[in-house]
Amino acid sequence: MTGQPLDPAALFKQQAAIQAATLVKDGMAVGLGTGSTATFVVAELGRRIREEGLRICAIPTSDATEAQAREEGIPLTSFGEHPDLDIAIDGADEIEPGTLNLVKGRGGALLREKIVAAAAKQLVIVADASKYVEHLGMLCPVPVEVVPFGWESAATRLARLGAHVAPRKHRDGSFYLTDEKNLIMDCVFGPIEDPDTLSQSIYGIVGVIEHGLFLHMATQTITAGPEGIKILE
Ligand code: ABF
Repeated sequence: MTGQPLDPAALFKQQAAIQAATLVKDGMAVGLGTGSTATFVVAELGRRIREEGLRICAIPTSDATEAQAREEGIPLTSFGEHPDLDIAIDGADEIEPGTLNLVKGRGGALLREKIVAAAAKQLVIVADASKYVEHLGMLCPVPVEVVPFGWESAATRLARLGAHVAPRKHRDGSFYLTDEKNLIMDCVFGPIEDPDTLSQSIYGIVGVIEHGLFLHMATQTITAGPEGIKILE
């Protein structure tokens, strides 16, 4: 993470990430998140391993994070060896400050992110302060991961829940495929008043594998902005 000076938003992400990385202690099994903020966490853990002799093992939430972790010299492990993780640190697209409920998955890694989050005793979210919302759904679509077979049927049922649904595509028009080779439906619901009920309704659609509402999972959020670092738990 050297080279060009960071822009202010990136600096805030880095500040939050470095603060969160202090929660990682010797001997921990750590879930490594995905996205530009999580990238700073991985870089900081790599630095601590090299400069401070920190001893950890980690499970990454995406192929991209796995590649970065290998470059940083972070030892990787598996759920076979560590079915429970001590901590996971990951980014988010939206944070509801009163509940610590989240929208995640804009980066496309929501399935592995949720598996890692569910296995972790602590889920620490790192972000810049622009991610706070009054209600989930205000800034971002809720991504829903579906199997490719019959995706149009799943998309129709998502629309019947009140969403404007768009299959995620690359610029050339081809479908975006997740690391698990599934499709993502980006679902614009607008402000979500009752995320628990919506979550259950989405899970009720056959073909849906996972969605980006991370409810009652985060134990702490660490954000940084012009007013400094803010920790909610
Ligand atoms: C992951 O990366 C996601 O769940 C979320 O979609 C995204 C946040 O990215 P960034 O930190 O780049 O804003 O954590």
